[in-house]
Amino acid sequence: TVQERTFIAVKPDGVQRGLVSEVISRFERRGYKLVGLKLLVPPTDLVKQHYADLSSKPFFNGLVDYMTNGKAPVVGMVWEGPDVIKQGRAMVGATNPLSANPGTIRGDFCLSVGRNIVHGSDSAESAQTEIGLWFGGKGEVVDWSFGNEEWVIS
Ligand code: YYY
Ligand code: MG
Repeated sequence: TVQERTFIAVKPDGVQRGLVSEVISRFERRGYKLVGLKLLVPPTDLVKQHYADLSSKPFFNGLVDYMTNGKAPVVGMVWEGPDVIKQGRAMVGATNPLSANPGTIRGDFCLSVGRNIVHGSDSAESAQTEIGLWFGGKGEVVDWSFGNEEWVIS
């Protein structure tokens, strides 16, 4: 089985609303493996790099402020497992929560694109870039094995 890794984050609105455990729980119960986890008020530079492809958008400054103003932290995670990049996006749901299906995180918990509570990498390339940005330090992503893996993945 090909093991992928993706970057998932609970954004400040999700932390403020007490949804950290909900997001972790969904990935954990699905069978994905948590290999990186941190809580931080991210530096402005980090968030600007994370959202670099959106730097010309009218909402960019507001987005960076909401992520970095310290009214609540961000919980950053790296999840590992089969097809986790695409499956993670499916579990997160559409960018605009009003277009997100019920059963997805955004479809179940939010209403506004500017307060859509969670982030998920959208491709293998962005997953690699984002994991490097958020978990660049030595030992911040941990290699470990499930003791029950044969009962989850064949
Ligand atoms: O990857 P995803 O989070 O689903 O959407 P992106 O198009 O990468 O935009 C990142 C982030 O920007 C989005 O989650 C909320 C915010 N945003 C916004 O505030 N207004 C928009 N019209 C589009 C995106
Ligand atoms: Mg995106």
